[in-house]
Amino acid sequence: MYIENTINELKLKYENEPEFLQAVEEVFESARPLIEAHPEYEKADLLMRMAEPERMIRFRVVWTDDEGKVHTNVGYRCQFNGAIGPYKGGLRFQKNVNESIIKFLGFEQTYKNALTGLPIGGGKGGSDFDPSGKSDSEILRFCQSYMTALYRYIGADTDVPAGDMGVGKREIGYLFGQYRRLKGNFENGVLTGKGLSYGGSLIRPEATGYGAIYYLCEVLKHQNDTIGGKRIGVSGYGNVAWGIMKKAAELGAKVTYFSGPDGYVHDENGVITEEKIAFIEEMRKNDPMHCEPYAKKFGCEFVKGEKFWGVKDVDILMPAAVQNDVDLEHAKKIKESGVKYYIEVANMPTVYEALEYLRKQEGIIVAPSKAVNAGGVGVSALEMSQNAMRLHWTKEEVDEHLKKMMVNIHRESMEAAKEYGLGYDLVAGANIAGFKRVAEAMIEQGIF
Ligand code: 2IT
Repeated sequence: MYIENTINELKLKYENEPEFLQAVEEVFESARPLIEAHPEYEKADLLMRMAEPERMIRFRVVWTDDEGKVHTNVGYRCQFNGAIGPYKGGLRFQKNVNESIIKFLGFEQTYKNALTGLPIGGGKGGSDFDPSGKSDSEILRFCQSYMTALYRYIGADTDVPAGDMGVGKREIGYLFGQYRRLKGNFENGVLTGKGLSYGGSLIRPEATGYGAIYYLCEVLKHQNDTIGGKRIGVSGYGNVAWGIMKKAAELGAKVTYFSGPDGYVHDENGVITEEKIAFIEEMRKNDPMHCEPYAKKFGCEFVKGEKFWGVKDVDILMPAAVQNDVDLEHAKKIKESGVKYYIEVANMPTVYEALEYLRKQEGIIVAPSKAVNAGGVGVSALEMSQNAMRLHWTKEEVDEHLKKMMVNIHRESMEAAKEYGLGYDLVAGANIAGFKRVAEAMIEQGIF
Protein backbone atom coordinates (compact mmCIF):
# COMPACT_ATOMS: atom_id res chain seq x y z
CA MET A 1 0.00 0.00 0.00
CA TYR A 2 3.05 2.26 0.24
CA ILE A 3 2.83 3.43 -3.38
CA GLU A 4 -0.97 3.93 -3.29
CA ASN A 5 -0.79 5.84 -0.02
CA THR A 6 1.92 8.13 -1.33
CA ILE A 7 0.09 8.81 -4.58
CA ASN A 8 -3.17 9.52 -2.73
CA GLU A 9 -1.43 11.88 -0.35
CA LEU A 10 0.15 13.69 -3.29
CA LYS A 11 -3.22 13.92 -5.04
CA LEU A 12 -4.68 15.72 -2.05
CA LYS A 13 -1.68 17.95 -1.63
CA TYR A 14 -1.24 18.89 -5.29
CA GLU A 15 -4.75 18.60 -6.74
CA ASN A 16 -4.12 21.62 -8.97
CA GLU A 17 -1.05 20.08 -10.61
CA PRO A 18 -2.39 17.37 -12.94
CA GLU A 19 0.68 17.08 -15.17
CA PHE A 20 2.93 16.68 -12.16
CA LEU A 21 0.71 14.01 -10.58
CA GLN A 22 0.60 12.10 -13.86
CA ALA A 23 4.39 12.02 -14.19
CA VAL A 24 4.83 10.86 -10.60
CA GLU A 25 2.22 8.13 -10.97
CA GLU A 26 3.88 6.78 -14.11
CA VAL A 27 7.30 6.54 -12.49
CA PHE A 28 6.16 5.10 -9.16
CA GLU A 29 3.75 2.61 -10.73
CA SER A 30 6.31 1.48 -13.29
CA ALA A 31 9.00 1.06 -10.65
CA ARG A 32 6.60 -0.87 -8.39
CA PRO A 33 8.48 -4.21 -8.41
CA LEU A 34 11.69 -2.44 -7.41
CA ILE A 35 9.99 -0.35 -4.71
CA GLU A 36 8.24 -3.40 -3.27
CA ALA A 37 11.51 -5.30 -3.11
CA HIS A 38 13.04 -2.53 -0.96
CA PRO A 39 11.14 -2.03 2.30
CA GLU A 40 13.87 0.35 3.46
CA TYR A 41 12.55 2.92 1.00
CA GLU A 42 9.39 3.36 3.03
CA LYS A 43 11.36 3.74 6.26
CA ALA A 44 13.34 6.52 4.61
CA ASP A 45 10.13 8.18 3.30
CA LEU A 46 11.83 7.95 -0.06
CA LEU A 47 8.84 8.38 -2.40
CA MET A 48 7.63 11.56 -0.74
CA ARG A 49 11.16 12.92 -0.79
CA MET A 50 11.43 12.07 -4.48
CA ALA A 51 8.17 13.86 -5.22
CA GLU A 52 9.15 17.06 -3.45
CA PRO A 53 11.54 19.35 -5.37
CA GLU A 54 14.64 20.30 -3.40
CA ARG A 55 13.89 23.89 -4.36
CA MET A 56 11.32 25.75 -6.45
CA ILE A 57 12.32 29.27 -7.39
CA ARG A 58 9.66 31.62 -8.71
CA PHE A 59 10.47 35.13 -9.82
CA ARG A 60 9.13 38.20 -11.57
CA VAL A 61 10.37 38.98 -15.08
CA VAL A 62 9.60 42.47 -16.32
CA TRP A 63 10.44 43.63 -19.82
CA THR A 64 9.53 46.43 -22.18
CA ASP A 65 8.19 45.81 -25.68
CA ASP A 66 9.15 47.75 -28.82
CA GLU A 67 6.29 50.19 -28.26
CA GLY A 68 7.53 50.98 -24.76
CA LYS A 69 4.78 49.01 -23.03
CA VAL A 70 5.85 47.21 -19.85
CA HIS A 71 5.00 43.50 -19.40
CA THR A 72 5.25 41.28 -16.33
CA ASN A 73 5.78 37.53 -16.63
CA VAL A 74 6.47 34.76 -14.14
CA GLY A 75 9.79 32.91 -14.26
CA TYR A 76 10.50 29.52 -12.68
CA ARG A 77 13.43 27.29 -11.94
CA CYS A 78 12.73 23.99 -10.28
CA GLN A 79 15.83 22.36 -8.79
CA PHE A 80 14.19 19.00 -8.44
CA ASN A 81 16.82 16.49 -7.46
CA GLY A 82 20.57 16.96 -7.11
CA ALA A 83 21.50 13.54 -5.73
CA ILE A 84 23.58 12.43 -8.72
CA GLY A 85 24.88 15.74 -10.06
CA PRO A 86 24.19 19.43 -10.56
CA TYR A 87 20.57 20.14 -11.48
CA LYS A 88 20.29 19.90 -15.26
CA GLY A 89 17.43 20.56 -17.59
CA GLY A 90 15.96 23.00 -20.05
CA LEU A 91 14.07 26.26 -19.92
CA ARG A 92 10.67 26.43 -21.57
CA PHE A 93 9.24 29.76 -22.72
CA GLN A 94 5.61 29.15 -23.62
CA LYS A 95 2.35 30.89 -22.81
CA ASN A 96 0.85 27.89 -20.97
CA VAL A 97 3.81 27.35 -18.61
CA ASN A 98 2.81 27.04 -14.97
CA GLU A 99 4.14 25.46 -11.80
CA SER A 100 2.65 22.03 -12.57
CA ILE A 101 4.28 21.89 -15.99
CA ILE A 102 7.69 22.97 -14.70
CA LYS A 103 7.45 20.49 -11.83
CA PHE A 104 6.46 17.56 -14.04
CA LEU A 105 9.29 18.35 -16.42
CA GLY A 106 11.78 18.61 -13.53
CA PHE A 107 10.59 15.31 -12.12
CA GLU A 108 10.84 13.54 -15.51
CA GLN A 109 14.21 15.11 -16.09
CA THR A 110 15.60 13.57 -12.89
CA TYR A 111 14.95 9.98 -14.01
CA LYS A 112 15.86 10.65 -17.63
CA ASN A 113 19.17 12.19 -16.62
CA ALA A 114 19.90 9.22 -14.37
CA LEU A 115 19.40 6.94 -17.39
CA THR A 116 22.13 8.71 -19.36
CA GLY A 117 24.65 7.26 -16.91
CA LEU A 118 26.24 10.71 -16.57
CA PRO A 119 26.49 12.78 -13.37
CA ILE A 120 23.55 15.14 -13.81
CA GLY A 121 20.67 15.81 -11.43
CA GLY A 122 17.23 16.96 -12.56
CA GLY A 123 15.89 20.48 -12.98
CA LYS A 124 13.67 22.53 -15.24
CA GLY A 125 12.66 26.12 -15.65
CA GLY A 126 10.89 28.53 -17.86
CA SER A 127 8.36 31.27 -18.09
CA ASP A 128 4.80 31.95 -19.23
CA PHE A 129 6.32 34.41 -21.72
CA ASP A 130 4.93 33.80 -25.22
CA PRO A 131 7.77 34.14 -27.74
CA SER A 132 5.58 33.96 -30.85
CA GLY A 133 5.47 37.18 -32.82
CA LYS A 134 8.12 38.87 -30.65
CA SER A 135 10.88 40.87 -32.29
CA ASP A 136 14.50 40.02 -31.81
CA SER A 137 15.04 42.99 -29.50
CA GLU A 138 12.02 41.98 -27.40
CA ILE A 139 13.45 38.48 -27.04
CA LEU A 140 16.80 40.01 -26.04
CA ARG A 141 15.22 42.22 -23.38
CA PHE A 142 13.16 39.36 -22.01
CA CYS A 143 16.19 37.03 -21.81
CA GLN A 144 18.28 39.71 -20.08
CA SER A 145 15.57 40.32 -17.51
CA TYR A 146 15.05 36.58 -16.99
CA MET A 147 18.76 35.96 -16.39
CA THR A 148 19.06 38.95 -14.07
CA ALA A 149 16.62 37.15 -11.77
CA LEU A 150 18.07 33.66 -12.29
CA TYR A 151 21.86 34.12 -12.32
CA ARG A 152 22.36 33.93 -8.54
CA TYR A 153 20.90 30.41 -8.41
CA ILE A 154 22.85 28.70 -11.19
CA GLY A 155 26.45 27.69 -11.95
CA ALA A 156 28.50 24.93 -13.58
CA ASP A 157 28.50 22.86 -10.35
CA THR A 158 25.09 24.02 -9.10
CA ASP A 159 22.48 24.10 -11.82
CA VAL A 160 22.98 24.09 -15.58
CA PRO A 161 19.97 25.21 -17.67
CA ALA A 162 19.60 24.61 -21.41
CA GLY A 163 16.92 25.06 -24.04
CA ASP A 164 13.48 23.54 -24.34
CA MET A 165 10.42 24.79 -26.24
CA GLY A 166 10.80 28.48 -27.10
CA VAL A 167 14.46 28.49 -26.06
CA GLY A 168 17.01 27.76 -28.77
CA LYS A 169 20.50 28.85 -29.67
CA ARG A 170 19.56 32.54 -29.94
CA GLU A 171 17.95 32.66 -26.48
CA ILE A 172 20.81 30.68 -24.91
CA GLY A 173 23.23 33.22 -26.41
CA TYR A 174 21.33 36.17 -24.91
CA LEU A 175 21.00 34.39 -21.56
CA PHE A 176 24.70 33.53 -21.48
CA GLY A 177 25.70 37.07 -22.44
CA GLN A 178 23.70 38.49 -19.55
CA TYR A 179 25.12 35.91 -17.12
CA ARG A 180 28.66 36.82 -18.14
CA ARG A 181 27.87 40.52 -17.87
CA LEU A 182 26.51 40.11 -14.35
CA LYS A 183 29.24 37.78 -13.08
CA GLY A 184 32.20 39.32 -14.84
CA ASN A 185 33.54 35.79 -15.42
CA PHE A 186 33.64 33.57 -18.46
CA GLU A 187 31.94 30.48 -17.03
CA ASN A 188 30.50 28.80 -20.06
CA GLY A 189 29.72 25.56 -18.18
CA VAL A 190 26.68 27.34 -16.71
CA LEU A 191 24.47 26.74 -19.76
CA THR A 192 24.35 24.16 -22.54
CA GLY A 193 23.08 24.37 -26.08
CA LYS A 194 25.46 27.27 -26.66
CA GLY A 195 26.78 28.47 -30.01
CA LEU A 196 29.98 26.82 -31.23
CA SER A 197 32.01 30.01 -30.92
CA TYR A 198 31.71 30.14 -27.12
CA GLY A 199 31.72 26.52 -25.98
CA GLY A 200 28.75 24.79 -27.58
CA SER A 201 29.03 21.15 -28.60
CA LEU A 202 28.80 19.80 -32.12
CA ILE A 203 25.74 17.55 -32.61
CA ARG A 204 23.84 19.18 -29.68
CA PRO A 205 21.12 20.63 -31.96
CA GLU A 206 20.57 17.23 -33.59
CA ALA A 207 21.13 15.12 -30.47
CA THR A 208 17.55 14.54 -29.31
CA GLY A 209 16.33 13.48 -32.75
CA TYR A 210 19.42 11.47 -33.64
CA GLY A 211 19.36 9.78 -30.23
CA ALA A 212 15.69 8.87 -30.70
CA ILE A 213 16.50 7.18 -34.01
CA TYR A 214 19.49 5.35 -32.51
CA TYR A 215 17.22 4.08 -29.75
CA LEU A 216 14.60 3.08 -32.31
CA CYS A 217 17.26 1.10 -34.20
CA GLU A 218 17.94 -0.90 -31.01
CA VAL A 219 14.24 -1.68 -30.66
CA LEU A 220 14.06 -2.77 -34.29
CA LYS A 221 17.15 -4.93 -33.88
CA HIS A 222 15.55 -6.60 -30.87
CA GLN A 223 12.51 -7.40 -33.02
CA ASN A 224 14.68 -8.74 -35.87
CA ASP A 225 13.52 -5.80 -37.93
CA THR A 226 15.43 -3.00 -39.69
CA ILE A 227 14.92 0.71 -40.26
CA GLY A 228 15.41 0.61 -44.06
CA GLY A 229 12.21 1.57 -45.89
CA LYS A 230 10.21 2.33 -42.74
CA ARG A 231 7.57 5.08 -42.88
CA ILE A 232 7.51 7.27 -39.78
CA GLY A 233 4.82 9.60 -38.45
CA VAL A 234 6.25 12.36 -36.23
CA SER A 235 4.08 14.89 -34.46
CA GLY A 236 5.59 18.34 -34.35
CA TYR A 237 8.10 19.98 -36.66
CA GLY A 238 10.45 21.54 -34.14
CA ASN A 239 14.05 20.90 -33.35
CA VAL A 240 13.47 17.31 -32.28
CA ALA A 241 11.39 16.34 -35.34
CA TRP A 242 14.07 17.94 -37.51
CA GLY A 243 16.80 15.66 -36.08
CA ILE A 244 14.53 12.64 -36.57
CA MET A 245 13.86 13.57 -40.20
CA LYS A 246 17.55 14.01 -40.96
CA LYS A 247 18.75 10.79 -39.34
CA ALA A 248 15.82 8.72 -40.64
CA ALA A 249 16.56 9.87 -44.20
CA GLU A 250 20.26 9.10 -43.73
CA LEU A 251 19.42 5.54 -42.68
CA GLY A 252 17.01 4.86 -45.53
CA ALA A 253 13.73 5.45 -43.69
CA LYS A 254 11.35 8.37 -44.26
CA VAL A 255 9.09 10.64 -42.27
CA THR A 256 5.79 10.62 -44.18
CA TYR A 257 3.60 12.41 -41.64
CA PHE A 258 4.32 15.42 -39.46
CA SER A 259 2.14 17.99 -37.77
CA GLY A 260 1.78 21.40 -36.22
CA PRO A 261 -0.83 23.13 -34.08
CA ASP A 262 -2.74 23.87 -37.33
CA GLY A 263 -3.08 20.27 -38.58
CA TYR A 264 -0.97 17.61 -40.25
CA VAL A 265 0.98 17.10 -43.45
CA HIS A 266 1.10 13.80 -45.36
CA ASP A 267 4.06 13.56 -47.70
CA GLU A 268 4.03 10.10 -49.28
CA ASN A 269 7.49 10.58 -50.71
CA GLY A 270 8.89 11.43 -47.31
CA VAL A 271 10.77 14.40 -45.91
CA ILE A 272 14.05 13.10 -47.22
CA THR A 273 15.68 15.78 -49.34
CA GLU A 274 17.89 18.52 -47.96
CA GLU A 275 15.58 21.06 -49.57
CA LYS A 276 12.55 19.76 -47.66
CA ILE A 277 14.38 19.53 -44.35
CA ALA A 278 15.78 23.05 -44.75
CA PHE A 279 12.32 24.34 -45.67
CA ILE A 280 10.89 22.93 -42.44
CA GLU A 281 13.64 24.52 -40.40
CA GLU A 282 12.96 27.89 -41.98
CA MET A 283 9.18 27.46 -41.61
CA ARG A 284 9.54 26.82 -37.88
CA LYS A 285 11.75 29.88 -37.39
CA ASN A 286 9.20 32.07 -39.13
CA ASP A 287 6.08 30.55 -37.61
CA PRO A 288 5.99 27.76 -35.03
CA MET A 289 2.19 27.57 -35.27
CA HIS A 290 1.62 26.58 -38.91
CA CYS A 291 3.01 23.71 -41.00
CA GLU A 292 0.57 24.14 -43.90
CA PRO A 293 3.12 26.11 -46.00
CA TYR A 294 5.08 22.85 -46.50
CA ALA A 295 2.08 21.15 -48.09
CA LYS A 296 1.55 24.12 -50.40
CA LYS A 297 5.22 24.28 -51.38
CA PHE A 298 5.67 20.55 -52.07
CA GLY A 299 2.16 19.78 -53.31
CA CYS A 300 1.12 17.25 -50.69
CA GLU A 301 -1.89 16.65 -48.51
CA PHE A 302 -2.67 18.92 -45.53
CA VAL A 303 -5.44 18.07 -43.09
CA LYS A 304 -6.51 21.08 -41.10
CA GLY A 305 -7.11 20.88 -37.37
CA GLU A 306 -6.66 17.08 -37.18
CA LYS A 307 -4.06 14.73 -35.74
CA PHE A 308 -2.81 11.75 -37.74
CA TRP A 309 -2.96 9.15 -34.93
CA GLY A 310 -4.56 6.05 -36.37
CA VAL A 311 -3.50 6.36 -40.02
CA LYS A 312 -2.72 2.96 -41.50
CA ASP A 313 0.10 3.76 -43.91
CA VAL A 314 2.92 4.19 -41.38
CA ASP A 315 5.16 1.69 -39.59
CA ILE A 316 6.35 3.78 -36.67
CA LEU A 317 4.77 6.58 -34.65
CA MET A 318 6.92 9.10 -32.82
CA PRO A 319 4.96 11.72 -30.85
CA ALA A 320 7.50 14.55 -30.62
CA ALA A 321 5.43 17.67 -29.90
CA VAL A 322 3.78 18.54 -26.58
CA GLN A 323 2.68 16.73 -23.42
CA ASN A 324 -0.63 14.83 -23.45
CA ASP A 325 -0.87 14.91 -27.24
CA VAL A 326 -2.22 11.35 -27.48
CA ASP A 327 -5.36 10.50 -25.48
CA LEU A 328 -7.25 7.24 -24.99
CA GLU A 329 -9.36 7.72 -28.15
CA HIS A 330 -6.22 8.26 -30.20
CA ALA A 331 -4.59 5.24 -28.55
CA LYS A 332 -7.50 3.01 -29.57
CA LYS A 333 -7.22 4.22 -33.16
CA ILE A 334 -3.49 3.57 -33.08
CA LYS A 335 -4.13 0.03 -31.90
CA GLU A 336 -6.71 -0.51 -34.67
CA SER A 337 -4.30 0.80 -37.32
CA GLY A 338 -1.97 -2.14 -36.64
CA VAL A 339 1.13 0.06 -36.29
CA LYS A 340 3.86 -1.92 -34.52
CA TYR A 341 6.04 0.72 -32.89
CA TYR A 342 4.97 3.57 -30.65
CA ILE A 343 8.11 5.47 -29.71
CA GLU A 344 7.48 8.47 -27.42
CA VAL A 345 9.84 11.37 -27.97
CA ALA A 346 8.36 14.54 -26.44
CA ASN A 347 8.23 14.73 -22.65
CA MET A 348 5.09 12.82 -21.53
CA PRO A 349 3.31 12.96 -24.91
CA THR A 350 0.78 10.30 -23.91
CA VAL A 351 -2.09 10.74 -21.43
CA TYR A 352 -1.54 8.20 -18.63
CA GLU A 353 -4.59 6.00 -19.40
CA ALA A 354 -3.66 5.99 -23.08
CA LEU A 355 -0.12 4.90 -22.29
CA GLU A 356 -1.39 2.15 -19.97
CA TYR A 357 -3.80 1.01 -22.69
CA LEU A 358 -1.09 0.85 -25.36
CA ARG A 359 1.30 -1.01 -23.06
CA LYS A 360 -1.29 -3.74 -22.55
CA GLN A 361 -1.86 -4.38 -26.26
CA GLU A 362 -0.26 -7.30 -28.05
CA GLY A 363 1.78 -6.57 -31.15
CA ILE A 364 2.77 -2.99 -30.36
CA ILE A 365 6.06 -2.01 -28.79
CA VAL A 366 5.89 1.07 -26.58
CA ALA A 367 9.05 3.01 -25.72
CA PRO A 368 9.00 5.80 -23.11
CA SER A 369 10.14 9.36 -23.76
CA LYS A 370 12.48 9.56 -20.80
CA ALA A 371 14.65 6.92 -22.47
CA VAL A 372 14.08 7.85 -26.11
CA ASN A 373 14.79 11.58 -25.79
CA ALA A 374 17.64 11.28 -23.28
CA GLY A 375 20.27 11.81 -25.99
CA GLY A 376 19.53 15.55 -25.93
CA VAL A 377 20.42 16.10 -22.32
CA GLY A 378 23.09 13.41 -22.66
CA VAL A 379 24.93 15.51 -25.22
CA SER A 380 24.37 18.53 -22.97
CA ALA A 381 26.31 16.63 -20.31
CA LEU A 382 29.04 16.02 -22.89
CA GLU A 383 29.04 19.77 -23.56
CA MET A 384 29.61 20.31 -19.81
CA SER A 385 32.55 17.88 -19.91
CA GLN A 386 34.10 19.66 -22.90
CA ASN A 387 33.67 23.03 -21.16
CA ALA A 388 35.27 21.71 -17.96
CA MET A 389 38.23 20.38 -19.95
CA ARG A 390 38.32 23.50 -22.15
CA LEU A 391 38.39 21.56 -25.39
CA HIS A 392 36.17 20.64 -28.33
CA TRP A 393 35.30 17.18 -29.50
CA THR A 394 34.77 16.45 -33.18
CA LYS A 395 31.37 15.64 -34.64
CA GLU A 396 32.40 12.02 -34.94
CA GLU A 397 33.50 11.85 -31.29
CA VAL A 398 30.25 13.31 -29.97
CA ASP A 399 28.13 11.18 -32.28
CA GLU A 400 29.98 8.05 -31.17
CA HIS A 401 29.33 8.89 -27.49
CA LEU A 402 25.68 9.58 -28.28
CA LYS A 403 25.24 6.28 -30.10
CA LYS A 404 26.81 4.33 -27.24
CA MET A 405 24.65 6.16 -24.74
CA MET A 406 21.44 5.22 -26.57
CA VAL A 407 22.51 1.59 -26.95
CA ASN A 408 23.24 1.48 -23.21
CA ILE A 409 19.95 3.09 -22.24
CA HIS A 410 18.05 0.55 -24.30
CA ARG A 411 20.07 -2.36 -22.92
CA GLU A 412 19.83 -1.24 -19.29
CA SER A 413 16.08 -0.70 -19.59
CA MET A 414 15.67 -4.12 -21.15
CA GLU A 415 17.75 -5.78 -18.45
CA ALA A 416 15.97 -3.97 -15.60
CA ALA A 417 12.58 -5.17 -16.86
CA LYS A 418 13.89 -8.70 -17.31
CA GLU A 419 15.31 -8.74 -13.78
CA TYR A 420 11.79 -8.20 -12.41
CA GLY A 421 10.18 -10.75 -14.72
CA LEU A 422 8.47 -8.15 -16.91
CA GLY A 423 9.73 -9.28 -20.31
CA TYR A 424 10.50 -6.70 -22.99
CA ASP A 425 8.78 -3.84 -21.17
CA LEU A 426 10.75 -0.71 -22.04
CA VAL A 427 8.49 1.63 -20.05
CA ALA A 428 8.90 -0.30 -16.81
CA GLY A 429 12.57 -0.97 -17.53
CA ALA A 430 13.50 2.69 -18.07
CA ASN A 431 11.63 3.79 -14.97
CA ILE A 432 13.16 1.05 -12.83
CA ALA A 433 16.71 1.73 -14.05
CA GLY A 434 16.46 5.51 -13.58
CA PHE A 435 14.67 5.22 -10.24
CA LYS A 436 17.23 2.77 -8.91
CA ARG A 437 20.17 5.07 -9.55
CA VAL A 438 18.49 8.10 -7.94
CA ALA A 439 17.21 6.06 -4.99
CA GLU A 440 20.62 4.59 -4.29
CA ALA A 441 22.30 8.00 -4.29
CA MET A 442 19.60 9.50 -2.03
CA ILE A 443 19.75 6.64 0.47
CA GLU A 444 23.56 6.73 0.63
CA GLN A 445 23.56 10.49 1.24
CA GLY A 446 21.39 10.29 4.36
CA ILE A 447 18.06 11.73 5.38
CA PHE A 448 17.23 15.18 4.04
O1 2IT B 1 13.77 17.80 -22.09
C1 2IT B 1 15.02 17.81 -22.15
O2 2IT B 1 15.69 16.83 -21.86
C2 2IT B 1 15.65 19.05 -22.58
N1 2IT B 1 14.96 20.03 -22.84
C3 2IT B 1 17.15 19.14 -22.69
C4 2IT B 1 17.74 19.55 -21.40
C5 2IT B 1 19.22 19.79 -21.44
O3 2IT B 1 19.75 20.11 -20.36
O4 2IT B 1 19.85 19.66 -22.48
